[in-house]
Formats: sequence, C-alpha cells, structure tokens
Amino acid sequence: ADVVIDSEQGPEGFSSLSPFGPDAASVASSIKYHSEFTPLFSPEKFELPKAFFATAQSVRDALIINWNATYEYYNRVNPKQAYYLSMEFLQGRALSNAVGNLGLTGAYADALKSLGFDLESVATQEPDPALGNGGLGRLASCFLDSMATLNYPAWGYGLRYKYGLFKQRITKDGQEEVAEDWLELSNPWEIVRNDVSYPVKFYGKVVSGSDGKKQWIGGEDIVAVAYDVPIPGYKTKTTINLRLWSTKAPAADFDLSSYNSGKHTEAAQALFNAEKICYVLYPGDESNKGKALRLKQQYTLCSASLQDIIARFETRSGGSINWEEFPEKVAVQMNDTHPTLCIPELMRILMDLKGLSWEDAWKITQRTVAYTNHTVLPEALEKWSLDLMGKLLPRHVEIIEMIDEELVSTIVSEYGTEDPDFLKEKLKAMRILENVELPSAFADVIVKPKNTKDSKEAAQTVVVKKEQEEEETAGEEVEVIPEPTVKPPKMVRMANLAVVGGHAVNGVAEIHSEIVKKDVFNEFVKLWPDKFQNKTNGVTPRRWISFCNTYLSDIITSWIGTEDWVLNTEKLAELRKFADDEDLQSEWRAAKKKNKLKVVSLIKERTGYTVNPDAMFDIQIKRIHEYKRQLLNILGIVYRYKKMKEMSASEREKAFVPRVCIFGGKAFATYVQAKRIVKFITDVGSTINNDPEIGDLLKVIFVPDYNVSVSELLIPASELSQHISTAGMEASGTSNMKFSMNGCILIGTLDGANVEIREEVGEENFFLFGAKADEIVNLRKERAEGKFVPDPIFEEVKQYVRSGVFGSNYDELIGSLEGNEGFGRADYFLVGKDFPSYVECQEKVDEAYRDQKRWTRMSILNTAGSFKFSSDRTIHEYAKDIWNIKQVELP
Ligand code: NBG
Repeated sequence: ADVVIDSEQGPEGFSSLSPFGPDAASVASSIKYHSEFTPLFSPEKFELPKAFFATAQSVRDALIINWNATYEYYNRVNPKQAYYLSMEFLQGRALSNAVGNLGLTGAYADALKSLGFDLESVATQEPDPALGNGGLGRLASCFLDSMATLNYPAWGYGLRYKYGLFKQRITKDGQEEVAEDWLELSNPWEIVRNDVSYPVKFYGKVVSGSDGKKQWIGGEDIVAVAYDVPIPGYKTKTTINLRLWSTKAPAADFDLSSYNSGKHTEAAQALFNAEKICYVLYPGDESNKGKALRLKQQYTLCSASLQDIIARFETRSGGSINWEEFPEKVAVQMNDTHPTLCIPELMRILMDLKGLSWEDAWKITQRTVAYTNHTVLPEALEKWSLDLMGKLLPRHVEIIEMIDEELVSTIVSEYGTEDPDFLKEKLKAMRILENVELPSAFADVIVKPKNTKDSKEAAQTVVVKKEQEEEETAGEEVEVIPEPTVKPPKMVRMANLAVVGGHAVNGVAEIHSEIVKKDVFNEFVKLWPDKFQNKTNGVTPRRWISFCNTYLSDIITSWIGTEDWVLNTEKLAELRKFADDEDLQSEWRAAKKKNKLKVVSLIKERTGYTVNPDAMFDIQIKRIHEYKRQLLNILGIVYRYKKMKEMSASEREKAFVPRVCIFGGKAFATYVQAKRIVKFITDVGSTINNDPEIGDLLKVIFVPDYNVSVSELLIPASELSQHISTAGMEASGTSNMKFSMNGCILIGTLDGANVEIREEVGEENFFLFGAKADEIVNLRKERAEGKFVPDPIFEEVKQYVRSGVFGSNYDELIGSLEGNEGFGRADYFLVGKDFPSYVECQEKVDEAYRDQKRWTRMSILNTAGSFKFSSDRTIHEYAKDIWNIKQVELP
C-alpha cells in the first residue's frame, strides 16, 4: 500500500505527522490498505460496514501519531496536567468529528467517493457509544474536545462499560430496555494497553506493620487495564487521551484444576467477579449487591486513575521525587460526587505506600482535587452505607473517619460549645458521617448544657452521645431519652467529603452556583467562602454547529467572512447586524428547511409517521424526569388538541400554527412515573396523529432510542425547543445551549443556564413563563396546606384526559398532580401552578411564528447571542481558576 510519510504541506491544521498525504488519493489508498488488512469482515466483500472500519482505522493512524507526539512532548516539558475523572463520557460517534478536527473532511469525502461510498453513510455505520446518561456525560465529552483544541495538557479518565446505556424500544406498553452491545463489532478507536494495568483491592482487612504503617491485606484483587481513546483537537496537532479502565481477574485466579475436574463455572468465578464490574453503566442499585457493585465501579475508577497519575508523576520527576510538588503537576477534577473516593484513596497511597504523614498527605490531597456539583436534587446527592463501605474499603473508612473527626474539631472550635443546640445543628449539616456518634474526643462537648434549667434542651443532645457514656451523665444534669428502637442507618455523605477534601467547589450555571451556596452547602460557605465558584457549562461548537449543521455553518462563514468563529465564538455576534437582511433571512430559512427534511425521513423511518416539513418543529429532548416536566409539555398539547376539536376546520386553521411536537429521551429502567409519562406521550400521539380532522395541524412524535446521533439531527432542525423544568431544579442544561446556537428559539423557565441564555440573546428572543426559583418553597407550602386553587383550564385538561380520549389508566399520572391519597407528593413539580402561564406563552409562540420575518430574526439573534456557551470559554475558566494549568502548544 502507498503509505506516505508526508511533509508540511496540506490543509491548515493537517498534521504533518500523518502517515499519509492529505489528498484524496492518499487517503483512499490508506482506506484500501485497511480494508484488506483488517480481518473483521470477509475478504471478498467491500460493503458499508467494512468501509466504516477501514476508514476509521485509517483516521486512527493519524490520531495515534499525534497522540504519541503530544504524550512525548508533555513528558519532555513536564507541564502541570489536569485529569477529569468521570463515571460517564457520552462521546457520540467519532468519525466525522475526528476527520473534521483534522481538517480532512473534504479529503475523506472525495476518497470515499472514489471507492464508491459517501462519507455520511459511512459515518452512520458507527455505533453510538453511550457510556453516559445525559448532560453530565456529554459535558465531559465536550470538555475533552475543548481541552485538546485549546492545547491544554489534560486527560479524561473513565470506565469502559461493556454495555452502554440501554437501547430503548417503544411498544404499546411504553418503554422497553434492551442491552446495548456497542462493542459487538469491536471499537476501532480504542487502543488496549495491556502494559498499563494496576491492581485494585476490595474487602480484606487493615493491619499495622512493624514500622507502624497501616497495611491493607487479603480480600479480593482485580486488575484494571487501560484502553486509550485518542481525542483530537480542532486545527491543532494536540491529541489528548481518554483513558478508560476495564477490569479483569489476575491470571492466577483461573482455577485450572477445578476446570479440569469439570467444575467449569466455579473455575471461572473469579474471572466473572472481576469482569462484571465494567459490564454496565448504572447497574440497578436497589439491592445490596447492586450497591456494592456500583461502589466497586467508583473505587476502580479512582484507584486505577490515581495509581496511573502518581506513576506518571514519579516517572516525570526522574530520580528526585518531591511530593509537595504533586499539586503543582497534577489537578484532579471530580465530575460530581461519583469519584469522591479519590480523596481517601490519594490519602491512602500517600501515607501507606509513600510514607507521608497525615498532615502532609492532607495538604497535598486538598490542593490536588476539586469538585463539580451537578445537581441539587437531594436524592441525587450520593450517600453510601458506612457498613457496606467498611467491608468493601476498610482502610478508606478509617481515613474518612479521621477526616470527619478533623472536621468536627474545626466546627467545634469555630462555633464553640456554649450553645449545644446550635453546635449540634452545625454538626448535623456538615459532618461527613451521618447518624454516627461523635468521635470519642468530642463525645461530651455537646452534652453539657449551658445551665441546668435548660435540661430539656440538653436532653435532646444526649442522643448523639456515645452509648456507653450515657450512664455517667444521665441523672446528673440531663434526662436520658430512650434510643429509638430502629436506628437510622449510618451513612457516608460523599458531597460533604468532596467539599471538605477539595480546594474548589463549583456549580454549573450562575443560578445553580447561588443555590449551591445558599442551600445545599450553606454551612460550608460560612467556613470557607473562597472555595465556592461558578463555572457555567458550555458545549463544543465543533460537534454542535460546525459538523452537525453544515448548512448553517456555511452561511455563518460566508456572512462573517471567516471560519474563525468555530474557535472564537465571539465572532458569531457579528451576525447581529444582518438579522433583518432579507438575503440572510432567506438563506437561513432554506438551511432550516433542509435540516427539517432530514428529520422528516428520520421520523418516517423510526415511527412510520409522515410529518409536514412546513410545520413548526417543536422539540423536547432530554432524560425523562418529573422535574424536567415533559408532563407539562404533553398536557399543553392535549389542551391544544381539545381546543382544536371544539372548533370548525377554518377556525382551527386560523387559531393555530401547524406543529410537529417531538419528544425524545430515556426513562431510568426503575423510574415508574417517568415510564408512565413515556407511555402517555405515545398514547396521546397515536390518538392525535390518526385523527383525520386534525391532519397536519398537529403531530406528536416520540422518537425512540434518543442518543447523541439523534440529537445531531434534531437540533439543527428545531425551531422551538422546550426547557421547562420547575425553577431551581435543573442545574444548567446543555441542550438549551446547543439549540440556541443552531438558531432555535427557547421556551423556558428561569432555571439553570436558561437565565444566562436569555440575558445573552435578549429577552425578546426567548419565551419565558412560570414561577421563579425563589417562589417555589412557598408555592409548595401553599400546595401542601391546600391553599392552591388550580386554574380552570388545568382542571379542564385533566378532566379531558380522564374522559378516556387517549385510553384509560392515567389515574396515577393525573393523581400525582393532585396529591390524592396514595399518589405521593402533591404536584411537587408545580405543573398545575405553571400550566396557565405556559399555555399563554405558547399562544405567543404561535403568534410570533406566523410572522416569519420576525421569527427568522429571533432565530439569527439566538445564534449570534450564543457565543458565551462554547465549552472553550468554560475550559479556559477551569484552567485559570481551578486547575492552574497553562496551554502547551506542540512545536
Ligand atoms: C446534570 C444536570 C444538568 C446539567 C448537567 C451537566 C447530573 C447529575 N446533572 O442540568 O441535571 O446540565 O448535569 O452539568 O446528571
């Protein structure tokens, strides 16, 4: 094959280190080479699946060379490096992104054409790796793209799940989950590094060695093996690494003699135990076994990654290791609380294996790690049973207990012991351990009442006191309250540990970071105000405009006069001055139409429904969750339908703009209410879509198996998108940013990043409705006290659903909006409260859409105003304010 090591020439950004020239002919010969020497498919055929693999292998060659060059250069200059630890990376397909970042889209398109294929169809052969759930994982992937593009020395660390997030099927009973075997045909992007592996231990016990050092011995040992995924930057040689760990048993654990004696399953038990750790993302954790498995996953990520980071630090230090320099070379970012075990693990390695003192290890750990909070939902702030953790990770629990004890000491010295109740409250809010007696050194600091007449107050405090000491004090100054018969479980609060152990804590949008400070971690803010920051999320403009919406990108480039906006999104603001230009407006609409036509085909293919490309495309795509309020959206649609049915054909057409309402999203397999919502949406869809009276005026589509690739088609085609969470509950949202960039107008509440998007694009270009975050507590209270009087239109719509128009069995769903006996929290998400303002706002949407000039202007101003939401901006902020790392350009 013609493998050419080419020179400096080539398109801008094309790597001079590429193994073949940047022209279509060299690319084609590289693809042909791989099609012959990749033994995945039968040799006689050269069809689409094989074309994809051969193309991917050829791109991978270029990536590996850049990857090696980047790695070697970092080894040489030894810069401070950031490590982004995340249980989730939602990478999406890699092919178009990689050739786009390499500046080789044209060459690959031409090369494939010469071989009888087209790049787009080849690219769609790639499975969409779903190693994440939603926003949090996709954010991690956008960050990797920005780190590489901006030449930051940074890596991602995660787990290589054998099965990604489940495949969603929609049947007449609603959602069904099927395992997603994304590795079935192998993954052309990964490089297994059998030479990079680390032992990871579970269970066992802690003993003190003769030198006084603690040793963690016995238990179960597994091995974590590295799989590297090169991440290319855009128009730069820098190619960073996403290192994913897979687990296996040490070779010795295969019991050959059992196997030979016919006990095959028993012989392989250890192999299965080790491998199952990385089988699935989010194993069901209702059972204790499920919980233990998830904790094993988290620990595997932390332990293997830290061992790897430390080994690199040691190698790069040469012969002279100075541990104090560790935080000057390493920044570890914990993506949510899932990697919080990094804190005790780093402490353990530094003390038990490297011989540092507690004080030194603690200083180093705190200076190294930082924590990003992604949610304020109390049920999502992770807690682990102390018992479970104590069994699985006995040494870590000792360390966590010590950290907790030091925290108690800090709190006691900060607030004094004069007011025991006050102190108790502080301890309750801040301690890492929950429902656990105070460490013995503090056992009696808060049992002493201020004076005897406060004995009743004091009696309250005795509960937290060590049991065996009760007798001594009881009867003297306090009365003893009997221990509750069922003791509340002892828990480890990971978020508190993350706040205490890290040097920075950030939220992901301005309003969210304020809520984090005011509510979630308020007590910590009083102690350490400087720890708390905001880092508003962002998304990569490469994947989310440039590559997924080529029609729009070409228009932007031609009107701005440069392609630079892909790197410097501030340039998008220049579109503002053309917002009313008729030529731009008509090009803009034509691009939207072309994108809509692609979605018309997608909908036909996935659901069988035919939709009208001239109708407004109104989209809500995200995880199905009550707080995201897909229910508000679908009830709004039901109301619209009911009004249509009450009108004559001509009245209807005058009153309503034709709409295609599109939903997409997965419900967690055990989240019953979310699954009911999915079922309800599809039921409403089948009634409305088959109603001949309504025709093209309204269609309701649920696109099954929503994932990154589907969103790359839907977002460019969107005209209205819905971000309608109960205010204060969506930390940021990131699809809102992608929609706005693609010239879609948002309807939303003042929540998460919506607030900042509205500021940037202008309030007249955003459809706002609903209660504000600071009103929610009172509204819920009123609701609970029965003071809430629902609007008649809300009653009307519920009544309509109950009448059976869409089928029966919606008692639980509608009941949840009323708080009927047995249906749990009374409309906790305030659908009823926001319903009238939502419906009214949707009327304004129709009115605006009728005036296409006005609508197109709003659309252009959204794209123009979205520049702040590039993840490049976010990553620069992390680099400067948290990681303290500098850009390093390869020579
Ligand atoms: C999610 C939030 C989103 C946010 C992403 C990324 C979790 C725990 N949180 O609002 O719900 O955009 O994180 O920050 O997945």
